[in-house]
Amino acid sequence: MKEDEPAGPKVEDLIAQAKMVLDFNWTGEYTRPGPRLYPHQWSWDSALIALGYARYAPDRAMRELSHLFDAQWKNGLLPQIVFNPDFAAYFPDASFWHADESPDAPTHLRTSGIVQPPVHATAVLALLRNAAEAPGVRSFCEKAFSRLVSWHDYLYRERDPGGENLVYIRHPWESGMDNSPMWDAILESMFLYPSDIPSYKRADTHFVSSEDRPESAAYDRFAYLVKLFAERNYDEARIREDCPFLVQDVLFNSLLCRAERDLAELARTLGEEPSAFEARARKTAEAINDKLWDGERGTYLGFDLVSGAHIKVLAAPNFVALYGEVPDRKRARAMLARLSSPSFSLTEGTGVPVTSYDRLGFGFSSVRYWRGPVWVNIDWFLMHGLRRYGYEDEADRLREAIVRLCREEGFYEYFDPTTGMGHGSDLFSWTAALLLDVVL
Ligand code: 9YW
Repeated sequence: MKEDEPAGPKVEDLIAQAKMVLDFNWTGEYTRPGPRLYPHQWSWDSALIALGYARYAPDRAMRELSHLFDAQWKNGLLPQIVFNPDFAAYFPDASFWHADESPDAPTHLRTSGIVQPPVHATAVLALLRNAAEAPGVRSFCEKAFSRLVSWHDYLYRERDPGGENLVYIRHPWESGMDNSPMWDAILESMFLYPSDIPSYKRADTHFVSSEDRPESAAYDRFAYLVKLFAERNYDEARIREDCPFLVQDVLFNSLLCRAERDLAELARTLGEEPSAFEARARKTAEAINDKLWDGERGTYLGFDLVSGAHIKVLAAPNFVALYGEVPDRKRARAMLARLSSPSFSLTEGTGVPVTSYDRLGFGFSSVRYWRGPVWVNIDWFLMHGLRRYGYEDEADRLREAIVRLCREEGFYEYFDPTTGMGHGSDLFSWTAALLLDVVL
């Protein structure tokens, strides 16, 4: 136990509560991200949840990831959502995606046709590090290894047509932070006629305040993009010909860089050849440094492949490059300075660090999701990233913030940085899992 005992539930009680949240969301096959808002299996949620399970329930971690890997497409695509036919109250449901239009989609279950950030190799490595001796773990990791190789191969083959060593995302949902101001300009530039917008009915605003959720104009564009993919039968070459959303995102590529390094480590442990993964990680880090660094802002910026310009929005996920060990020491220092400034208040200012979006940024909101609130997963990545560069005090500050938010508010999807109050889904699984990861 690494925690001093402040007021509020004792650490043992907090641990018991976090495990209860995961038990409550456990379906027997996978863990729902949140009980009402997110009933199906989400890809990066599952990886983050498995990181928590790896600490105390290796069997659950293996079942969680196996259920996701079982839905992998023939071309290696690891889907954002694996649908549970028992739950209907979610938009878009399986029928809206028409994933079965692709010859690569699985036929024994239904999935969406996009991806989410690649944290899976990181989760499998955590399992091997924390529970190597537990029954079945080594053989699970051996099987998972080939799934992970085909997942990363898919990304480099299908999402990097120019061979830049940077992969693109093609939907805000693929970023894992769909409502971020980073996507505003692209979504604004998508001019739609009413007939372009497929008919749909949102379910999210039944469960949480519409004040916290994306605007309907954003959802129109999310739905439009899904229709575009389905009309092209999920053929990547056809999609990228005229898809209006094609972004080389910093968070996605930084997590891929970390995941490639972790895949290399897995390979070494399992007696496989690591050099190809090490080389890819190195090249991706170089490409992020060469193409995406912005000296003025002291961080990296995503690149919009359609307009051919950087996305000049200061957002915390872009600092996750630290977790991918992308910057050199000098750049890392500049990033720390920006994180410590009033934009994110890591080391000064009032309230809870680190906000998802610049506190001084245009359109900052303390409650609307991905437009300012604090997310435990982003702060967890930053915490590890800062530690990798030796910024122990700052990393400890983030660790304390994660524990304090869960202790004082509960396991919410995200938190208002001005009041600390929880928002979005309650009983949110990755918040509970990452809390367990930092306290166990
Ligand atoms: C959606 C499940 C997902 C997360 C995403 C988050 C949100 C909305 O919820 O997505 O309907 O998919 O932005 O990162 O995986 O927790």
